[in-house]
Amino acid sequence: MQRILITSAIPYINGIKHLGNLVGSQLPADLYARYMRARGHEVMFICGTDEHGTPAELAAAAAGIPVAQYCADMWAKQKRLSDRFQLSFDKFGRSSSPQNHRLTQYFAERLAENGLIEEVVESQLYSKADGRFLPDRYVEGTCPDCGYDRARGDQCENCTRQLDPTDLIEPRSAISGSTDLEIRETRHLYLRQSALRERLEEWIASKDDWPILTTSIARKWLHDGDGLRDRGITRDLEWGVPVRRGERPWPGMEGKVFYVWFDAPIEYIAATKEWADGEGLEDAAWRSWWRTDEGASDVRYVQFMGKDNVPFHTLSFPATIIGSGEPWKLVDYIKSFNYLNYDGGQFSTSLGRGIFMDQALDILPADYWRWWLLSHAPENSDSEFTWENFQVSVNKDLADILGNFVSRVTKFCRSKFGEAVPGGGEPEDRERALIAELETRVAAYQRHLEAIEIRKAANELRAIWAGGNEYLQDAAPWSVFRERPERAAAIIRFSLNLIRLYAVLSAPFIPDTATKMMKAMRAEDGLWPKDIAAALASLPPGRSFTVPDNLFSKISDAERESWQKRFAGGRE
Ligand code: B3M
Ligand code: ZN
Repeated sequence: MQRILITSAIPYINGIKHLGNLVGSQLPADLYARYMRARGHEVMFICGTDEHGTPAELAAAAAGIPVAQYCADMWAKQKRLSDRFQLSFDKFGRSSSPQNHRLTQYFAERLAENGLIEEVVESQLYSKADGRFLPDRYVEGTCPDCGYDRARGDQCENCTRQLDPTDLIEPRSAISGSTDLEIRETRHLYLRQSALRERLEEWIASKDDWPILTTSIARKWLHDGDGLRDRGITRDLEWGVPVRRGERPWPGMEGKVFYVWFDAPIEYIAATKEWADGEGLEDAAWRSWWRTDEGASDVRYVQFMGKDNVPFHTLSFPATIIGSGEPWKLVDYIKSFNYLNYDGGQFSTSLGRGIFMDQALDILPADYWRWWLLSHAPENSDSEFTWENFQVSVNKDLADILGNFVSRVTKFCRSKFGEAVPGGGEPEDRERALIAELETRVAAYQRHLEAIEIRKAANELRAIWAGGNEYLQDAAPWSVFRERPERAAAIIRFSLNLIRLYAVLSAPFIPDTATKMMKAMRAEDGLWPKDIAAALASLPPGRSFTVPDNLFSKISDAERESWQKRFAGGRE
């Protein structure tokens, strides 16, 4: 048994997330967490909302409510949606929590003690029209690197480069659109990342098993993207973690807050404390996941995120951790994702383009989306959601292959033998052949899940389902029933056991359906199969079952067209 710490990038608080966000971190992280738990490992799975900085302030202003209220409401909404998508977080925290305030201030103090913080009088964009400084996302303009013309002051979404507002070409205010900007001086804390270059380089170089997408971005910004230049970690904003040196005030920094990207990753740790506090546990409970001197040396830490988050997790956050000089846990493996596009363009929160988590659940249950998204995860390149493709996947994989198998087997059994596992007959060559095939396939499935190769795992699972259908077609209990009822009973008994096995194997992808299948089989034991032959003999003759309601409905052409239309206009 291993201890596995899993974090998903914490989504910005500014609105309900779209399916591209979901498949870029939280959903694959959930797949992995569920799989690892099913294998008997001890898992701590952490997510939460990223509530500070310009995204929150801008969204609250647009909604016309105080930012604290906005965040509280939106956290509850996001939490509810993540529950409905069956995201099995141990804690869905808030980066605005008191725990995160204290921990962020604590890290700043450690960094300062280690000589890694510098006070710098810097030039910031000031908007006369808006009467304020314009940090981060308060500015938009053209990326100096790739020319993308909607780059934000903190990062270019297109090429992932981390930016400062003054890097932008033709900057404009995101509040008023004003280009009447001037440069004014303001005092800020800088993290001397450059002093940590060697240690970060060494650390990243040692990660030769990371996915190419992760290391290519990390190395790009480490070597030629000045990703390690010293960077401001404070801002002239109202909403955020007040700049303090641990428990004490920080002279000269009154009224300023830490930069959102400084406190957000620290929330992974703070959320684990939020979990412990919520459970009434001692500090040792969360520290054993995070402090290598307090039990975390045997923890494997895996992070999930979209590619635009990689620089912050391979450079900035490790700089905070390493720079603290304390034995906090560094990430062991970073699984990152490309973008999911929507019907010939990009998903976009600001334009309301695509399908958002609440809308998705309005039209279909979570498992339909989980299956499509995971089986099309943008791992090696960007991938695209189209309604046609979604319809085909749901109708073929879920309805025709899995759903149909369950329905045929249970209905046939009910009509010929009643609602209990029939006795009689013995496994023959056909069953032995399927067991052998399943042994190979399940081993491959496990390998892919362990390696977090999500599409490969989905393909293998689909093949595992399809194997059952082919077997049933071939063994044809309906034709042998009249002449050899015992043989038909053996086939059906084996098939009912397949349903149970499929439920266990499929649960990480489609947990609600898996639960329905388990309940229908009255199977309490959802243990991962050690031995396929034994697993396929676990429902004994005489065990009663129920015929489940249709597991998946097919998507008709009319439905597909109406949804396509409904989502074409963007979100109101
Ligand atoms: N909130 C960006 C995002 O939602 C950011 C991730 C923070 S992870 C510490 O994509
Ligand atoms: Zn760019």
